[in-house]
Amino acid sequence: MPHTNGLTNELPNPYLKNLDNDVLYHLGFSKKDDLKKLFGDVKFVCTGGSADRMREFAYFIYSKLKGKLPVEDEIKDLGGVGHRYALYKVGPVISVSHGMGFGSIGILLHEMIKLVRYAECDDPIFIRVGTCGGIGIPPGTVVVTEGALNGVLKGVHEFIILGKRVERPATFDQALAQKIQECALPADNFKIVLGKTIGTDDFYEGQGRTDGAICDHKIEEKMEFLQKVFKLGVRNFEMEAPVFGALTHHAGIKGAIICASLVNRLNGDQITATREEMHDWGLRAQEITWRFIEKTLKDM
Ligand code: R2B
Ligand code: URA
Repeated sequence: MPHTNGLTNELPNPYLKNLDNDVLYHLGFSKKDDLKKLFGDVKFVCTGGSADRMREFAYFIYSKLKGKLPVEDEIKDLGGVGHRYALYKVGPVISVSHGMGFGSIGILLHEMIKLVRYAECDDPIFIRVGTCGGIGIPPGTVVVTEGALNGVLKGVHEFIILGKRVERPATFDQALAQKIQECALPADNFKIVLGKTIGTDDFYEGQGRTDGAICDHKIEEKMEFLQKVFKLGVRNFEMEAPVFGALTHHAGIKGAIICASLVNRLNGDQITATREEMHDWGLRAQEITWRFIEKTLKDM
């Protein structure tokens, strides 16, 4: 069925139609569950690395929506049966953890994309609400991804399928990213910037750090690279953006990434912020996500 955004509800996999059932193994659901009843009203799938943070996000959304929209009485971890991801539903919002890195978020996205399609959700938007390492921006800045690059600065994610390298474009909806950035308010004590995001499959050497257990490159080479990518419009490093952009785009789902930066990599590699600072910065990304959700619900 074509949608207003020109995308279709069809999953890009002809074999799924032949399955009697489809087990979403890591989420602990299957197509035989009444997914439409359980999740049919979902409009936003918000995902972040840690289970605790996504639980906190679910309670935050609950505090905002209660009394305004029908929300569940109890916030239960629905991902419990799968034992891999924590998953909460609060009215039209799913809050689900994705773990760290391409592999973990990739599995989650395959199953969440199938879940929202089987549940016949109407134009769901996927948002990664996470943390990142900033480049040339103060810690605590919120970065909205306008495009993702892989570790060799290509705007694709490389999948290895049947022994072959398969590149798929890591595409982000520009209007959506813009709309999120416009959620900034004059009273905010932090900035929201649009920027390119480099997603790597490692936190240390993969992000050019010189403080991993192993390092064969020089600090000067790292600084040269960081300066170069800053000039290309890159504002942050994280570990999921290319596969997030590639899978959501391929499946015809709009996706966005909103990250709080924990460090300015031009000043160093170590994350030295206190727990409180990091928590407060994380809440900024959650607040922007809520503002976007609120605005979108009002426009519906
Ligand atoms: C941000 O933080 C994690 C690494 O510390 C990773 O999941 C990411 O993208
Ligand atoms: N997450 C990353 O991937 N890199 C950082 O520097 C901080 C958080």
